[in-house]
Order: sequence, then structure tokens, then C-alpha cells
Amino acid sequence: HQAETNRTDLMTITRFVLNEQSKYPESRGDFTILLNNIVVGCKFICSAVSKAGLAKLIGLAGETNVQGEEQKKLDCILVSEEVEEAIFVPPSNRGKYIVVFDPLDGSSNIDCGVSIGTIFGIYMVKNEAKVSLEDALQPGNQMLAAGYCMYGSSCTLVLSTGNGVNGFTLDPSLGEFILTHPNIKIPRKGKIYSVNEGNANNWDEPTTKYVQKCKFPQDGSPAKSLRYIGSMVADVHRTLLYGGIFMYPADVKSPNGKLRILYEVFPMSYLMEQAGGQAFTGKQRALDLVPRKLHERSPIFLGSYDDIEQIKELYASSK
Ligand code: AHM
Ligand code: MG
Repeated sequence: HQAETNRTDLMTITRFVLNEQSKYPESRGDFTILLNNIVVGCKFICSAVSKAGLAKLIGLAGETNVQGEEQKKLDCILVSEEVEEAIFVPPSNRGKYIVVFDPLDGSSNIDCGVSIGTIFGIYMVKNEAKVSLEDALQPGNQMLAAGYCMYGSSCTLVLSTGNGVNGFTLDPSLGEFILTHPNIKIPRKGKIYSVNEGNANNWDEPTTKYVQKCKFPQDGSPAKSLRYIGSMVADVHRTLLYGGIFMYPADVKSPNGKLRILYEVFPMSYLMEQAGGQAFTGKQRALDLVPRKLHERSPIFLGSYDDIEQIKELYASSK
């Protein structure tokens, strides 16, 4: 047996993405470089987050946009949860991609050391000669790639470029993400539901009925367990690996839920579908939504195929 420390056959994320892209002869390498720069941004945030307790994240907010800086020459429009307007890259530096991202999601969890993460999605500009805000408002089904990086007990990056989902773990001694979770498939049905139950009083009927079924199943199946971290990346990561359902439904106070379509709902929905699960808004397939505004919100139910089927049925019968 080769000792773990001596392994030289590691699949780094760069090697993996290069392999993937070599399947497309027309690919000129820009996409690979763009992804590489996002990866560098994630490593930077990972390092800053791990020092957060010491440094209280000094610098991270001020110097920001690591990702913006890194990607200058490749992308064209950047949409960040942290910036009100879309960022148009100067024409001389423009490439053909659009990156939507939430640089640090779940930030209310930083100070107590609970996992947080970065979420991103990549689109292609429709017409390079005429770039406009419209390019950033494409439906999720037009995404070319999506992923997240979770800053937890280890730093994990989960990525799909439209050909399944793969997970990489940062080896701090190498500074490289190594393929540790090849071809992730979400279990067809799960034993866990994940939702902020503090909002139960304001839920709509299908959500209320669904959660009731999770706790008191009438069909002889065992009750589901509740897990809710309150960090979307961590809750979705667990859902992807163990199966089950994650939801941020509509409620009376927030009829569109809380999560943002472009850089929270779409990338996670894309990953779920790529892993064999489903993502539903309460009305339609999440990826078919056409956003009208950059920071628009939508209710979201995502997870195991069969679990999402159940919530779809409840919405269909409540019409
Ligand atoms: P944020 O973008 O302000 O960090 O909010 C998003 C987070 C998600 O990570 C998480 O799923 C959700 O908010 C939790 O919300 P709540 O505290 O209402 O349950
Ligand atoms: Mg967020």
C-alpha cells in the first residue's frame, strides 16, 4: 500500500477541469482559467475564515473582491450578493463569461465557528458585442457551471460543469483541491428534512402538511430527522451526501422566501439536478425561473428525487 503522504497520482481540481474541457475541442482554455481563479478566491476566503476568530476578518470586507480582482480578464459581468449593482468589467478586459456569486453565505454563523461557504454560478454572455444586464438575468437552465466551497472542518469544493457533480477537499499542505468525492449522486430518498421551523406559524399549507408528514408519517415509514444549520452551503452539502430535503419556503412575512435566485437558488438547484435530485419553487422547476432583478428571491425546495416529488404533489393538490 502506498502511504497516503506519498501519493503522487492525485487528481487536482485543475487537472480535473482540464480533462473535462479537453472533451470540447472548441474550448480555448478561458473557462479553465476562470474556474481556476474562482478556486484561488475560495482558497483566499478559506484562509481568511480560518483566521476569523483571531483577526475578526479584518481586511476581508475592506479589500474585497478577491474574485472580482482575479477574474478581470475573463469575465464580463459579475453579480455579487454583497454589491447592489452588477459589475461590468471594462471593455478592454472583457471575456465571455458572467459570474454570479455569494462570496460568504451564512455569515451570521462566522462568529461562533459554524460552517459557512461561497456559492457561484457561471453563464455565457449572449452576444459579446452587446453586453447588458439582460445577460445576467438568464434562467438557471442556461448555466454552464455551478459550485460551492464550504469552509468547515475541512475546506470542500463541490463543482459541476454540466457533467455530474464532483467534490474536492483542500489539502492544506499542498494548497491544492484534491478529488475526494467523485461523481456525487444524491440518494433517491432521504431520512432528513431541513428547514427553519421557527417560521412555521407563517408557512403556507403545503409546507405545513409536508413537515407534518415528516414528523408523523401516516404510511408506516419512519419519521424523518430534523437537521438545520442555518448555513445554506452546509445544509445543502449534507443533503447532497446523505439525501433528504432542504427548504426555504414562502411564508406570510416573506412571500418569496429568503434565498436569492441568482447566486443561491440557481447554483444549488443546478448541482442538485446534476446529482440526480430535484429543485422546485412551489410552482415550477427552479432552474426554469427567469429572474427579473439581480437580487430577486424565491422559495426553494431541493433534495432527493422522491422527497421533492412529495412536496410537488402537495402543491399540485392545494391549487
Ligand atoms: P445570508 O446570505 O445573509 O448569509 O443569508 C442566507 C442564509 C443561508 O445560508 C441560510 O440557508 C439562511 O440564510 C438561513 O436563514 P434563517 O436564519 O432565516 O433560517
Ligand atoms: Mg447569502
